[in-house]
Amino acid sequence: MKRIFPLGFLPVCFALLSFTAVSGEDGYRLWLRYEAISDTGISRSYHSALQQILVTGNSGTIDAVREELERGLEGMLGKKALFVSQLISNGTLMIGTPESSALIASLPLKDQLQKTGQEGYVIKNCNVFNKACIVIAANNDIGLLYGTFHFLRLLQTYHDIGTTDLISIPSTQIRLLNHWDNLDRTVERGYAGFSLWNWHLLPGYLSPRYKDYARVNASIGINGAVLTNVNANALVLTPQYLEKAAALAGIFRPYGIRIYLTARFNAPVEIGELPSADPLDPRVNEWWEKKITEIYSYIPDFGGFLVKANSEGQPGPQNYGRTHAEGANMLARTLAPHGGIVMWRAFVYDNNIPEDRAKQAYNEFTPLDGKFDRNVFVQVKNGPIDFQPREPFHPLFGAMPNTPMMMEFQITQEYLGQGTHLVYLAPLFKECLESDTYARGKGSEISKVIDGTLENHGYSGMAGVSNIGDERNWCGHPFAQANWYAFGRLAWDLSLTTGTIAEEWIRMTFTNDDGFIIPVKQMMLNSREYAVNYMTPLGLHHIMAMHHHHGPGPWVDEGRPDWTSVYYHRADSTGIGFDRTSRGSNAISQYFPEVRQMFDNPGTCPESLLLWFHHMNWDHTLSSGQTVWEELCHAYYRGVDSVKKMQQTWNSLAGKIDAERFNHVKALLEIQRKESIWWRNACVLYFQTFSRLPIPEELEKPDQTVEYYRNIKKYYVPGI
Ligand code: BDP
Repeated sequence: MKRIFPLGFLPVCFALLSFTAVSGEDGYRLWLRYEAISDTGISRSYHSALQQILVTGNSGTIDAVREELERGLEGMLGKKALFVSQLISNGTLMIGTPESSALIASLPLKDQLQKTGQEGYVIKNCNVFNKACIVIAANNDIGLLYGTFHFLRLLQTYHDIGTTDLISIPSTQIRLLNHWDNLDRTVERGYAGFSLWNWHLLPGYLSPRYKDYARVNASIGINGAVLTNVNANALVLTPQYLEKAAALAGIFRPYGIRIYLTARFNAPVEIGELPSADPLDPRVNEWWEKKITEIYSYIPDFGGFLVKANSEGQPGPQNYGRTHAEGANMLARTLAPHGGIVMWRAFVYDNNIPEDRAKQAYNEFTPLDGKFDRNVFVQVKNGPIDFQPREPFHPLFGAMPNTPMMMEFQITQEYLGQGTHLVYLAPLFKECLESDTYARGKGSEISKVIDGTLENHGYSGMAGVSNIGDERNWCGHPFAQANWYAFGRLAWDLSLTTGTIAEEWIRMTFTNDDGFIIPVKQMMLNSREYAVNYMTPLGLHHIMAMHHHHGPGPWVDEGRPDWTSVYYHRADSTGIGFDRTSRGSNAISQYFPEVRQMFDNPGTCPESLLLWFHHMNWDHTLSSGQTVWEELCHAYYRGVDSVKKMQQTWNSLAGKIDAERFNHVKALLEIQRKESIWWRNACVLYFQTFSRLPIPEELEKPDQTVEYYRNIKKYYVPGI
């Protein structure tokens, strides 16, 4: 055979090829990259503070502590972690509980450990028998793992650890990811590939990703995962699938992550062969009792059920003339002895009810306050419609004082650019959490409803609809990782600022170089407002394309009225916006008086929500001195201009991070620019057919007609 290449050439080629393939950063490691500390001064100080490590205890969680330290120190300091069994020298990192370590028990940490509860921890510089030590102490091993991740974060972000003295206690008890993953591995509203859960291969093959998933979640304090879609498939409750779920639970357990499942309400009919799923039918009760006992035989620390009932076609207690409370309590009663909970979603609305959709959940749920068992949460989306780029807070917050309420945020960007837009969601989360409900007078912020302090509830929790899939970098868009991170950090500490979270994330995910951090942080902090501007400014909402929700669709007017766009924007020749004032649908009546009055009056209603609550004349003058029409146009154009500025910022940072992620983001920003123009032109041209006013002269004219935009069809958009 004739050789085309000299013998030595091919191996060189392969070496080069594989070098290119593995040299870069593919985003897999998320924020746990543990890159070598580039500042020699900092590195030296860490080396001397971390000469040896004394970890006490014996559990899977303690193994995880050791493993993570090994990984972190090897990466950041380039040395093997030296584990010792007694305190020998200065520069010891000491980790333990008062129970596992006599040394820790002897330290004056009692007061602090009394406050840290089950999951909190203390990190403190201490002199122990004349040896300079850094101590991570907690009441339980899981607190030690959380403390270890916090400590590693301090190193990753170049903190001075010589003075560290902190105590950290989670704001909420239940910090959950809600996966909208189907058993066929599609992910509803998922933009990062298929489901991580390879049901077909489970439990035989346990992908290493499952453990990394657990590590990464533990690093931000997430302590539970609802594995399956709220539009539930009852099969997950059958032994075939419980065995698979149990295998995942086994991997997650050392990392403090409990498994929850979605319960399809009529499972007794679908997989139990009962004629009904009536919650008051004794046979149905018996069926669930058996089922729940069976689940606990597979997963002894099973967390409980998330239920979407009588919503968007899902079965529920109302099919049998029963209330949400009767349905929830039937499950809760059986879960209670096992320590399980029910998260009952309040995302309900019905097009057969002739009432503003924004009002329906409140109308249905407030009469049930006090009727739910104590292990039931009502889980409420941040706003009254559906995860829009901007919504006012949901009026149910504060309105059910006798019911623990769980927040549901959407981390996946269904309405915020899906997989292609850089939109940092912490400002959206915080805007909601900081809103004052006035439920108990001024200072009744939603964060206090959620952490249980407003009404002294024993239970508190926050859920985020996950944006994770099987893409190599987990979330698709490299910046979507920041939203997963931000959700977890906030659920742990509701007082964190959007800037602090962004900065931590940038430092760990990219670099500690200020030249990169400062502009990127600024870009992230503004990015949600940019998206609001080019999608739904001034309080517009629900004007996206049908079904897949990708791109604009302000003209959508077919099918169920409450799934159209015209239902929400109500544009006509006089003006635009949904009148939810006392003169209109009166949705404002569901808020407490101070908030109600503010929203009711267009003069005091925040302009960012104006068209949510008011139908405004096109020529009404706003605070900027511009009319509603002019301001609408300018907002759309500002949105697009901001994306162009993000591109310039990003391009100026070439060389500061790895080429792989730099180029990936660069390409996505270009898609975002094009899609922002699509949104802008489609909406401005469409609304112009009502206002019949010219686009302000200083703004560049769209190069296509509204018909052109109406005719754009997108096929196979992911996530439906
Ligand atoms: C909407 C989604 C839909 C979900 C629903 C829900 O479009 O796919 O099933 O919410 O939260 O945002 O139940």
